[in-house]
Amino acid sequence: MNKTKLFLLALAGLFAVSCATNPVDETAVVDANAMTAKKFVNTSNEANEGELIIYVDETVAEMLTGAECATRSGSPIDAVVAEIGATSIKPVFNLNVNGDVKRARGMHRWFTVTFPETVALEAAAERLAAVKEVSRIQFATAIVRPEATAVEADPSQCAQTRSDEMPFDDPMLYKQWHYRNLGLQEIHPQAKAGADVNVFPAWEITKGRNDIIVAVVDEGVCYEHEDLVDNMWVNESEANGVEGVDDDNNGYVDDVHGYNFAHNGRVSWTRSKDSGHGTHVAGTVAAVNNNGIGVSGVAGGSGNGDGVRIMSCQILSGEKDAGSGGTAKAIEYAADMGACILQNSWGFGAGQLANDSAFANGSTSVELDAFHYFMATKNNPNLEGGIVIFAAGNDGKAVAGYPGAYNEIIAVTAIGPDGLPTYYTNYDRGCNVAATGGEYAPITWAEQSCVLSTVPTNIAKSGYAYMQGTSMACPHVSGIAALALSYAMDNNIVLTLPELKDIIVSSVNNINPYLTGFKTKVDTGGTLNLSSYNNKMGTGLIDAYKVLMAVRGTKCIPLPVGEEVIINISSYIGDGTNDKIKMVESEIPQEVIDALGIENIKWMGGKLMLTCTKPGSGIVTLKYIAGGNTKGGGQITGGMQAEQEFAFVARYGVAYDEGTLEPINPGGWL
Ligand SMILES: [Ca+2]
Ligand SMILES: [Ca+2]
Ligand SMILES: [Ca+2]
Repeated sequence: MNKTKLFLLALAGLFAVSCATNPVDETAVVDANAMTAKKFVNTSNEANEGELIIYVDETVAEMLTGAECATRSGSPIDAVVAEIGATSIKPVFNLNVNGDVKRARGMHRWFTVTFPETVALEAAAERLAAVKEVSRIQFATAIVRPEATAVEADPSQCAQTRSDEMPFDDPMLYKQWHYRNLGLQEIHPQAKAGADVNVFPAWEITKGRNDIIVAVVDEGVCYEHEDLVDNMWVNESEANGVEGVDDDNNGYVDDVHGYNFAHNGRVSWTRSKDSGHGTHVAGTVAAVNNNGIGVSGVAGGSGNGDGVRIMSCQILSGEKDAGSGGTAKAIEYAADMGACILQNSWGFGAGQLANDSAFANGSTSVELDAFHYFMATKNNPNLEGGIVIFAAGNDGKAVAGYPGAYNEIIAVTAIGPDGLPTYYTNYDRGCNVAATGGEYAPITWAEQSCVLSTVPTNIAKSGYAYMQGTSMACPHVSGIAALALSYAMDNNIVLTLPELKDIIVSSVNNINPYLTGFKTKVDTGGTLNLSSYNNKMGTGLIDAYKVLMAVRGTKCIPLPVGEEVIINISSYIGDGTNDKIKMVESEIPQEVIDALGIENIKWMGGKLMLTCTKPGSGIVTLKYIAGGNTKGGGQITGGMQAEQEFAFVARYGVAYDEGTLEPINPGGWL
């Protein structure tokens, strides 16, 4: 086994943020009385020096905000501020934008206190905690990031060699098994057809909209990338403004495609330690579709300028990170500048925070206030709020990392091309839904079974690379959320935030029947006991087409290709077994017959029999008799005729012959 690779792989994927509230380290926090100890949101573990975040009483907040020089505000904290030699006290949040709403939420009471790094951090915190009007103190926890490994994809080797029809002309789309998995051995020896997010049929209905903005909270997104540039969000007043000037007066200079909250400046991706992670995530959400180059993105549009827009909220930059305050600002920025989906492939290590209460610090931390503000902000006319989506983390533990594990946030676990849990994914507590995160092939370490997306050319010369992780699974869900919203907008459907969350976690395919026995762990060669993942990967594997049908309010009927299927409508209506619900002959639209290659349609005993000869999808209205036609006294008493709309979804089964494109051993898709 290649040891170097093993080391990198073990670390690849997710950015772990070091613990914000580890069990209290007695040496880290100077002995404090019970009152002041209660004020600490977290410990000084992994904290940035020279910086503290404080939450102050209303009156002090007004004095600090109104004072010409906040370090001499006339407030009760002036004396301490002088003692620790503070150079500035600034509001964490930007009260120039949407200030009234933020004040009503108490966000104006958070301040960042900056002082020389020579001042002992814990001592400074203790001094501030002793001030009555300071109610909370948060250390600016540094984001510790392990290396993420990008393995270059060679476009010439990714050119399509088979004749199967692709929905877009992006040459590398056919290598993106995570969108449509045919179960090819060339991808993975145990590849399973249908172990994907089923986005192909979804694209027949919607491909995205350019008035939906997805904020990528991550490393900087390479906004010049050939396959991303057309789907980048653009702050027009900065794009047409003056360099070095905050043209839109939002507090950030030259934030054309977002902002670098770690270095306080332009979005960047070429510093030492930058890994291409943010650009990879962005490509999965919305690489430009059908532009004849590179890859496709889940909500990347049709090639006509209709892809969803990516906003880069950069919290990792070279060796620097934005800390707690900077991360909170990045989330606030996303809300203030129009994003309605917050894509987060970062998080604290699994188990470092015990539960929701520890994350929320009983009531709040500066990040949680920012998340709540994002969730409460309506930036899209068809969504009442903003949705927050997180990677579950790569610790291989039976608990998601925070913030993803938090009950108001969707945490995404990762499966491989074999349809099984990956060796690295977190699972069980706090995990909500699974998506394709990829996994190196066992023994050979072949990378084609990882997720293929965009990276900056300083990371991989071609601009395209494979990566694995829950980091890679997460943007599939963010992209699908964007497709759901596109479809809602196209059809004048307004979704509440609980409705969209319900649609995402309930529109899934069941992977539990596969979770028996063992699989080999790629990293150690040990075994993964699959039964320990049963019912613990969230609700199931997300299905983009089912998501759209849920937005529409239409149930899906799965139809394995190449198999004669008997459709019994009572499986979908009533208690699932009612034999008084019988179908009557209904019209199957010709376009659906053509799309799925339907043959041998037969109506028998209130059931429909048919065979689909190719994958596809279509909407049909099925008529049925409810309550049954009952004979009595020589007359028939009629049951009531009713009808319901269903979606037929035909897919390939377990495996697929590479030469003939014929399905072999069909029926594996559940
Ligand atoms: Ca600006
Ligand atoms: Ca400018
Ligand atoms: Ca493309």
